[in-house]
Amino acid sequence: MSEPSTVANPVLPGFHPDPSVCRVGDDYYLVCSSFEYFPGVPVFHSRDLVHWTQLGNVLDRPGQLRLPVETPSSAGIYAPTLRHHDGRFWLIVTNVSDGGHLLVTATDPAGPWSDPVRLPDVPGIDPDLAWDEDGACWCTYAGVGQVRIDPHTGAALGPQRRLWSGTPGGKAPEAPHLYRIGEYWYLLIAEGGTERGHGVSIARGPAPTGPFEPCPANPILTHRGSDHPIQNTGHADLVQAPDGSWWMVVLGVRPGGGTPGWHVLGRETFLAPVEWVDGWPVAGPLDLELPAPPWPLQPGPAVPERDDFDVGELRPHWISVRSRLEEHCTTKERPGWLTLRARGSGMDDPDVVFAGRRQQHFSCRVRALIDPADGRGGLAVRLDEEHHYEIEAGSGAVTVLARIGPLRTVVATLPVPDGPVVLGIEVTPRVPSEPRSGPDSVAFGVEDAEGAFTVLGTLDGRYLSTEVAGGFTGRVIGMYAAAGTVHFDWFGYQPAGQDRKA
Ligand code: 6LW
Repeated sequence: MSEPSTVANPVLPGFHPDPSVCRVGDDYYLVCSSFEYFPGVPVFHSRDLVHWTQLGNVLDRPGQLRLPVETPSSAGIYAPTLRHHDGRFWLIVTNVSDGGHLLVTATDPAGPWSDPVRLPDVPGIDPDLAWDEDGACWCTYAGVGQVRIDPHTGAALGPQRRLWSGTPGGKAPEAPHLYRIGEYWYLLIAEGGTERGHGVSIARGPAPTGPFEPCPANPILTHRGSDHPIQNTGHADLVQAPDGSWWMVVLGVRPGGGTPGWHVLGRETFLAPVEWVDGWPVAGPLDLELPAPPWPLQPGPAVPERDDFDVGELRPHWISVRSRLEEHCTTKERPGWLTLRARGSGMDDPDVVFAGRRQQHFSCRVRALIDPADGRGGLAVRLDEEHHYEIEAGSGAVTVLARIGPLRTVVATLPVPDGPVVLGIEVTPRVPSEPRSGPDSVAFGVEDAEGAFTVLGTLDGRYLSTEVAGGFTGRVIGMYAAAGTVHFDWFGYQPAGQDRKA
């Protein structure tokens, strides 16, 4: 079979922002931010930069990740940097809800990762790690500032120094990454804010401490002010392939609908080629299709479309809100089923018992067989506590509910016999027919034994977008318990429509 001439971007669709990448031999590793979700910092592996397989999560135990119930949505874990140095992987990240930066190490990126070292002397967010030829470790952070640290203890070994403020008059110089490339040290940053003005800029200097001279072509990558289908492009990291070519991973969003455009899948990870001209990187083009890299593509194992809960452990893409899945979800109580024991009162509650996965496709079809037993629970599409839609079974009825900001409403109710029922969600993008068209529609219903789907309610998806809800995350779809104990026999998530590849 011949290799395709193009590959699809984003390379990591759905809520996968702030990518950081490193290469060891022929293997690439990538991490993303995770905010209020537990476990934190998903870690992926690839051999071709295009196909990424999740190996696990860096912060997967309470000793590494504390997300108190007061942690607002879109707080928690921000912007990791992943590096390989001295035979180990080093990951530095900020928990804005629990003491700031932390640094963990591992010999295998699949884990286990160490207990965290704290860095109380390093301010800000978006920490980066770089080692110079003398072995000194430089931690550079948003702003953009820098302090020399001992990465083993987290202690500062010198003063905080201001390095660069980005383009004069611009906002939010952040997401620094510092690299020694050839004769210069390069300081890559994001600026313009993580919304439509986002961009990537770079400066270079003779030492990791500068002084830094901005690239005359800054921003070296931005889609601001354009009608490009990929917007908010920024927060990048550079990596060199074994053949010497250079690449950038970068976050972007794909807004849908009319004006002003709503993005519903969160900030996603894209790949762009990089060329060097006169000692400066030239990034892009950054498009929905990119020329296939000049090496064999190596797709990893596909994520199964259905979880039957027949094995004890949940796959690493399952996430819960603020606390460990294992605290309130188990496959042991009823073998072959996932049992959720309610703690909070439902999806409005910061303490909700929820097990979900990122929505990664504009078109998708979700089904789950729930036995509400003596409780209440169902399937939800979640942006945060104040923005979610759900279909709930229990007490002899199936109910579709919507929460949009301060408003909560029952959309539809259908009486059903007690016992197991298949609940479903179908998300369908909308072609804008007028300036106010929403990005997609989200339908909720029940499926009968013959597979026929009865829709109980269809809602405009714009209210579950970042432009409405605010924040830094994206949609997560999953199972929840609102009262008592509920059991799920299986959960299926399938790309649909144009997202379903033949
Ligand atoms: C992150 C900042 C940003 O810390 O958004 O897009 C913040 N860039 O660098 C949260 O992801």
